[in-house]
Amino acid sequence: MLLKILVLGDYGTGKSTIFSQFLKNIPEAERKPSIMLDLIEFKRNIGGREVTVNLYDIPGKELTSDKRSKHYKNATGAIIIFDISRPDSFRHAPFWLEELMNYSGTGKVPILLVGNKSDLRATSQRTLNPIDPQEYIFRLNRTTRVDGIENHYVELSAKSGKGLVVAIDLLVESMIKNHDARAK
Ligand SMILES: Nc1nc2c(ncn2[C@@H]2O[C@H](COP(=O)(O)OP(=O)(O)OP(=O)(O)O)[C@@H](O)[C@H]2O)c(=O)[nH]1
Ligand SMILES: [Mg+2]
Repeated sequence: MLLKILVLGDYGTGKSTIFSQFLKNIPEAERKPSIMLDLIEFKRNIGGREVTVNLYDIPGKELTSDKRSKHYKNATGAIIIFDISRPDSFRHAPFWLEELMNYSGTGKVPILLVGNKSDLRATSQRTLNPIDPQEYIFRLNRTTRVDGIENHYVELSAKSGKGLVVAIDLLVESMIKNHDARAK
């Protein structure tokens, strides 16, 4: 099974940093030649099911919405990332979700919301209350549950890379469930 996961979020939230961490922390993860976008491929084994993940880094700023739209095609899930020290980047999460739903052509798909830069929690003045993104995902799950879709929220520091593999496995598991539910 091939899963296409997009990494979405405002500029400077840590998408490329997360990318490098996956390359470092997942054995056999490799960068694939790709036109325009950064693409890495790796395998995960969840409950005895081996899946191949293609992860795409979608630039937040350089591309217009129109140019981004073609990269969304056939996406089966997404990581939406914001910076906990920039509350506006969290408020844009629904924007990224909407683009995904509008352009993927696959309809409703699971997301992993990542509150990045948790290491800044101690020092930043404008740090987001962790309840807000939790509440956002809780509400989202209430509407997607009818379609058997479960979304997750994790807070982490891409700088350290810790917790990233566990987080992607949560998303991959949701995506496998979504795939199976559609196949029925
Ligand atoms: N303190 C801290 N800084 C981070 C973390 N993750 C990323 N950064 C920094 O944030 C800045 C932006 O990170 P990038 O990974 O380039 O962000 P991006 O989302 O790829 O940005 P665009 O490609 O412009 O959309 C860089 O200076 C990173 O070093 C983190 O967990 N903690
Ligand atoms: Mg980048």
